[in-house]
Amino acid sequence: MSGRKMRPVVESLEGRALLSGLIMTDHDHSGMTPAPITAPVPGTGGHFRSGLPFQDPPEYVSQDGVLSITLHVQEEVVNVSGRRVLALVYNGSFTAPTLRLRPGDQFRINLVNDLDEMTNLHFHGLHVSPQGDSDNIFLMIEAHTSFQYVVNIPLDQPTGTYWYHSHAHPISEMQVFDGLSGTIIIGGLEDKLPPALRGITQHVFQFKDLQVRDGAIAQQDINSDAPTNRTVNGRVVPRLTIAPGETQLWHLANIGADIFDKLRWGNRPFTIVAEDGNPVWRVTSTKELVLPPGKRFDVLVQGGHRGTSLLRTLAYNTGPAGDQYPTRPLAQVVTRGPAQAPAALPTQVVPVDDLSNDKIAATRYIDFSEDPKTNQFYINGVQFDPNVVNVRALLGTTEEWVITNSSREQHPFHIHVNDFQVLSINGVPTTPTAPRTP
Ligand SMILES: [Cu+2]
Repeated sequence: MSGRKMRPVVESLEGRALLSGLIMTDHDHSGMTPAPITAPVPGTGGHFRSGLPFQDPPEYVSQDGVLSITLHVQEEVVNVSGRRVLALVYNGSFTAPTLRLRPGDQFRINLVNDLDEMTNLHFHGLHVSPQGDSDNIFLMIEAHTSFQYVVNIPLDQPTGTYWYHSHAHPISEMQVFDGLSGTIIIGGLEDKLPPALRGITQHVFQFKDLQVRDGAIAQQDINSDAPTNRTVNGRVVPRLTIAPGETQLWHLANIGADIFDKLRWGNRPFTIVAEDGNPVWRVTSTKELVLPPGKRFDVLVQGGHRGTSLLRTLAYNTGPAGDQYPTRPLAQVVTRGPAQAPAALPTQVVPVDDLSNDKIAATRYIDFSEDPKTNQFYINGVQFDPNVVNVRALLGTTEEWVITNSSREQHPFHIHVNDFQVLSINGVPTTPTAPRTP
């Protein structure tokens, strides 16, 4: 066991918080640069194969309230859709395992770091302790050491899709880019759906991309605007089947380091039942879903006419100082088999829990900016410093935060271990559908 312990983010862990703790971005771009790879990595090669069967990630499921596992972090040549690539992986697979637990369960994860550099774990979106051996991103698990994480999930943890990833500052972007991210499902969402929809087919979609240079995923000078290879559960345009009229529950997660997805499946709607792990108060349907890095949606979909269609990501531009992503296919959907009568879709999943009527304990102004020349990022004019607590809030209180983006590109943001509810965008009040954690 090892680890450089730094100061805790919040002081107390009881009760419900709207907003508290230290605000930080998940995707720092100040990457430490490892030695350049100058020759092709031995054992790599081949071509990506598309059209392989869609495969859900491997799963670890909690037993009797505990998910007790060992995660080995390794640098290995792995098979990614038929191509041999050097990547950073959990337990030997580019497709990281899905961790399935229920509210009130406990994670016991023995993280064994076989890398020559530090790493750690962050459980993105869970309302859990950010201290000690829990979701503590200030722990650094040094090279060739191990650490036992114990994370207690509260009984009122909203059910839906979350994710875990390396948060080893300042190399987290590089480690996530190289493969160190996976999905978490907090089970029970299906129990909140109409009885006719319980027991339907569910699929997890881990959206990740990789830029391969000389057989390895690019490790330095990451250019998030460069051409990249998009994968779903580690496969390039895998083939998924659905019957005409059949309803499936898809757990969608962008667990890449940098790029945005804008999903569209032909003319078929996505019916959103949870967003960022929060079941919705008001169900909406849309044909296009934007997923910045870290974003999750749980959606119901229904098969249309027989035939083959594409789940695609559409062209997306994050702004003049940002990136432009082209339209790319993500998965092939084959609609076949006996037609089913489409089930009635829900209009509400959980009762309204509106925070906008709460007493406001504090109002804060948070400004995101960047220096486009150096690609350095700032919050209220200062850079992230792990030794500085920028915001102290009392757990269980409700605060109002006004967020501005002074840069010329979009930024997703979230607050570790706490959700928030969007009240207005550019002064226009929003109709909230759920609390959310982008
Ligand atoms: Cu996070």
